[in-house]
Amino acid sequence: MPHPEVIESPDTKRAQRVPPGQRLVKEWPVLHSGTAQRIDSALWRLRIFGRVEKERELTLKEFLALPMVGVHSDMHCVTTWSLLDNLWEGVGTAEIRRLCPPLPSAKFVMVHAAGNWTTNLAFEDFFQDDVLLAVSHNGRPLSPEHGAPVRLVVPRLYFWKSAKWVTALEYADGDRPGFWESRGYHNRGDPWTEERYSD
Ligand SMILES: Nc1nc2c(c(=O)[nH]1)N[C@H]1C(S)=C(S)[C@@H](COP(=O)(O)O)O[C@H]1N2
Ligand SMILES: [Mo]
Repeated sequence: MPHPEVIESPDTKRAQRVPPGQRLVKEWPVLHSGTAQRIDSALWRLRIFGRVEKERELTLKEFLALPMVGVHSDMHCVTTWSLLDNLWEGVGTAEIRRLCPPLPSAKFVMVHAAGNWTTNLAFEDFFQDDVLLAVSHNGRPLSPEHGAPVRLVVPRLYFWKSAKWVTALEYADGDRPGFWESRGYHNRGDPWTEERYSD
């Protein structure tokens, strides 16, 4: 891969980088509900559908031909571990929006992952310039357990919003809860105000 521009996620510039109630880890944990997905790269597709002018479906080859960005960010899991200084490479959501623009009335995205897992985001969070569909971490391709071939990374929210094994983006006019959001997790998940659970 050529060396893409690296975007600094703004939280990496905070004097205090660890949000309240979090503790630092040195090794990157593996966490998901159910079993890890093993995706055949030749069969993988990214589908963009819902409130769009025209649906798109990309093969991995087509996806990897899009302009890439780098993002330097921290990672905060709601189960209280944080891992600082991650370097991601992939396709920014701004590029995805250019490729397949949502209709003007659309304001939310449902991110679909293999194995029937979903997470919901408002456009204000999804289209930040540090949000990307990542294919590598710290210079190495993502491993299957960390979401290969393509995972979402939303640096400013708890890491459950960062869907592994992404298969589709569904744009919608209205919000709807994803997998964890309909099981008691907060709808948004800002780690700085501890938006952990909804009650
Ligand atoms: N598809 C899918 N993505 C997921 C999850 C999941 O269960 N399924 N769990 C989330 C949670 S709670 C966390 S903390 C991160 C963990 O990512 P990691 O295993 O790469 O550390 O993945 C997120 N993305
Ligand atoms: Mo998590």
